[in-house]
Amino acid sequence: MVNRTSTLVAPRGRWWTPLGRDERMWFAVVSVWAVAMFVMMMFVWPAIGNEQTTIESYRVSEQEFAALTQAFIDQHATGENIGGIPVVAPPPGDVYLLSQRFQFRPIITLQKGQTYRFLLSSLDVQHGFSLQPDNVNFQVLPGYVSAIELTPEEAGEYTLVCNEYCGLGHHLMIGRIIVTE
Ligand SMILES: [Cu+2]
Repeated sequence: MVNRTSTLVAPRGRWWTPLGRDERMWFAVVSVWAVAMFVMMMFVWPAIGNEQTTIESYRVSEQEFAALTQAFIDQHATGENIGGIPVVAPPPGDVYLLSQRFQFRPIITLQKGQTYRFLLSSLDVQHGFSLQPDNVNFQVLPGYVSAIELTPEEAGEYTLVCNEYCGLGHHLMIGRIIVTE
């Protein structure tokens, strides 16, 4: 005897009928819009407006980046230390910032209105570079340098927060950027 309510029996209905005219129209609209947004994301928004920062990326070994950062610190150290982290005051140009469990190194003093190229990398695991309160966010990866141009527009003290969970001390991983007039 056949059980008519069994889910194994194909239900009667319109499920396998072709799409209606309105359904086909909306499907076309959605498809075209999805492609348009994808193209805009790649070519239009990076070119106009201030909505995306283009970032360059290079390969680097952890040891090499650590050595470059140390050389940068030695060259531009102010002699000051905050919480055991050296403070540097580099001229406009390249700035090295090393992320490692659970610190950003060094603390950087910048001049308002000047342009700096931040070179970010990690010594161990993936970290995040989240500049507050401006909410600028990037990933920091071991084995890669991410190069980002930043021009501070207002003097003050900015906080860097690691926003990629990196271990037990993750919540303590806070860096600092000081912008002077
Ligand atoms: Cu973290």
